[in-house]
Amino acid sequence: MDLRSFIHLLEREGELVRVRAEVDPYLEMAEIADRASKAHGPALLFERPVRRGAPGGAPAGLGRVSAWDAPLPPVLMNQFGSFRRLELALGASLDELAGRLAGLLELDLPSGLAAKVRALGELRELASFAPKTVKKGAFREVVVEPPDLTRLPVLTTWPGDGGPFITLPVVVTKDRQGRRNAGMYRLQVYDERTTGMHWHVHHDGAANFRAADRRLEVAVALGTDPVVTYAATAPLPPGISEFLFAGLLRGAPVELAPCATVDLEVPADAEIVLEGYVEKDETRLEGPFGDHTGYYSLADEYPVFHVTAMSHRRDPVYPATIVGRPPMEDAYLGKATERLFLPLLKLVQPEIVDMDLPIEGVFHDCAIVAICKSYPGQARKVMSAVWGMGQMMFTKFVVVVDEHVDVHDYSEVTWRVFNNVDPRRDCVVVDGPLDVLDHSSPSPRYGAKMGVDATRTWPEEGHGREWPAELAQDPDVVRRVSERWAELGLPFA
Ligand SMILES: [Mn+2]
Repeated sequence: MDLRSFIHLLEREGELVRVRAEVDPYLEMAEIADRASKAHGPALLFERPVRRGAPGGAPAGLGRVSAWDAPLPPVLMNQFGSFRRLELALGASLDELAGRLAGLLELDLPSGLAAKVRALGELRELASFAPKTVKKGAFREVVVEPPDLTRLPVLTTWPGDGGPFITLPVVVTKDRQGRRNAGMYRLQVYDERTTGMHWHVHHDGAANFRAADRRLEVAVALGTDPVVTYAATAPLPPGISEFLFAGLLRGAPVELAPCATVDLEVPADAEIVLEGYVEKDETRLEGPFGDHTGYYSLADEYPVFHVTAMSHRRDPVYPATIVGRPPMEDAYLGKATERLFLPLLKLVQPEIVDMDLPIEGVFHDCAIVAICKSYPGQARKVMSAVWGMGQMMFTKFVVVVDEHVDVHDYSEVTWRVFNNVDPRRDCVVVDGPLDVLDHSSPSPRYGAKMGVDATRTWPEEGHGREWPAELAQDPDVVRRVSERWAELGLPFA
């Protein structure tokens, strides 16, 4: 599926509204998309983006109307902004996909010959989802010579932003072994041919850049199969291909096509492709940017992306998102990650029963984990595991509850925490890496994290007195009252 067939699918399903009025990519589109998000509204296709000239502080060259006289391409927003659209984008329900991934992880230790053969079959099936390379991508239909980013309706989303930002890019790089990585790092547009490259120090793209000699080639695909866009946001371990992951989810390989000027491949059906490089020892002030925390992330020095080639499909569609105070569109992408990565987490930490990442915790700030506790101190062991697990290392608050607690029911979780926790005994504070976007820590990227053990405390954990039983009515009484309910004539069910 490419982006335009996804747009048609959304339209057939009543999940898309076409906005035919002129709308300015400077703040107006963001305000409309924000209202759509908060109202659980549809995806939006802005068919007539028109720059009216950005008042107040847009960088030179981008506030003005493009020198190019053709109209700006339409802008797709809020494509992932509901569970229904997320499932349309991924092609199946999250439970179904999580089950499929869990099935793949069960390739463990086959003993008999038959089991070995079956495992080989499953591995072959896995290989069949690996990306395929085709000769020429549809994105080469129109070559923009010289490259000119002002031809794109790049949005400025919040008034204090340092400029316009490309917000849904699939940024492709290779490591020294030639393995491809796809990540989503916002790109602040500085002028016709230059953007910022906001990869955090912990991201795979940044690792590839550190390992490169002088410059690192970069390709940016805009407007891909939504499953590829999602995969670029997923916290896959380094070296695991996002395109393979997308193929697994889609049940069909991603088709890649070579770029024209760099040694990289991008999804062949991408709407728009930028090619270029990032050079060592060159940084530029990036930001501020109205971020998914609901605050501006502060301006800082980041590498610079030089765009040396630009091409697009005929009649391209430009994809964008707005982030801000949750819930926003990215909440659904985060929930997809919560569900799809749970089987992986359980593989390494089998006592984990379920996990919830509250949307208000913006995914790196809070995890609620239910565990099946079978030895003292196990909640603390799980906290350490979470802090040692890929991008979960950033989790500022880890709350651990017993297995029977519904982690998605925040009323139940807060009831357990407020009642079960002795703060001195059951809370741990550790120091370690934090997400770049955390603004509360005294210094960037490093600070304190807290674990809260809200499980029933055992005597071995320093609870010297009896732990009370939970209230539950006598089942005979419950049955008797139910049987006589009609007779009681009460006005509530
Ligand atoms: Mn990666």
